[in-house]
Amino acid sequence: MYKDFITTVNAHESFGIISHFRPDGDAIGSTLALGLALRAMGKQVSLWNEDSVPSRYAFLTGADTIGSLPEAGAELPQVLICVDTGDWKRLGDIAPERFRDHPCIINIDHHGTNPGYGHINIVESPSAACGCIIFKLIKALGVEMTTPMADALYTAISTDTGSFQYSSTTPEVLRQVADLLECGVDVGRLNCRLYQEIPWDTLRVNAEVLNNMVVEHQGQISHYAMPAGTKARLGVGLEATKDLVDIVRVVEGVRVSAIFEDLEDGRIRISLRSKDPAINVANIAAHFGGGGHAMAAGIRMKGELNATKAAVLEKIKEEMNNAQ
Ligand SMILES: [Mn+2]
Repeated sequence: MYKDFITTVNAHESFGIISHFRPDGDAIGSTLALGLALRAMGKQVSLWNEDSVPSRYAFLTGADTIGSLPEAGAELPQVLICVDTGDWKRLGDIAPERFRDHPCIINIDHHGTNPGYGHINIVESPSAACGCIIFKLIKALGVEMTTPMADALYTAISTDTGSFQYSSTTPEVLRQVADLLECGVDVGRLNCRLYQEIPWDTLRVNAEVLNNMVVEHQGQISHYAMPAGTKARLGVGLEATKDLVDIVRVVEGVRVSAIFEDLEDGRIRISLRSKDPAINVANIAAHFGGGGHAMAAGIRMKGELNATKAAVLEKIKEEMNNAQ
């Protein structure tokens, strides 16, 4: 598959790279690192996302070149590369339709639920981050790893492994990271930007979650539901609600955590996390049309907040009872 990728890159001049909506560090870091590598090869590269780059990642070199999708009818690059996107629909509201008939789609991802929607599919699961695959692809292309590329990949891998805390952190991951440090990553500076500069908006939402979260099922499930109007009341944007599940999951004794966010368009966004390998939250997500990894998954579904919460919590309890 790497051979098909290299052949395709060498045979074309123009590329569009896109990742999932509401991009995280892996989505942005993978987009940027691959984009910078292809640009270093002299290729024309457009970087897209349906949502803007979160402020936390805006300092990365090239982040200001990630733009919104081209207009309908505009000429598209010869090759479309999707990174860190486990499902074609997760490109967003417009992209799946806009790019549906693209003749050359490369799908680079690490989600086990990825169905292989590209013409070339490089899906490596379990891989700690899409950035780990991009690392190998850049090496395979023979492009010299510059410090901006290394910064982007460090961001991708560090954020998707919870700062190297998750069990996905293998010796190979740490060897890749050692390599990135040798390419000039300044770990202290980068980690300060990534983890010690939290927007005030985010902290206000975090306080709301801590004040209203629920721990139940003998202390084994923690969850929080954000009703419509909450973001407006707190005066915060969409970005501030991104990592809320990390707040509820740290409660001692909790095995599964969930966040339910009323998106105020008739849909509910659900984030699921498991701390117990016996409980696979990707299966729970798949039951409701979502997907993800065994320990971290998500759903976006039509519904009313309380009814959706009740249905998902019931499924979680069923899975927990089966796992015992
Ligand atoms: Mn990822």
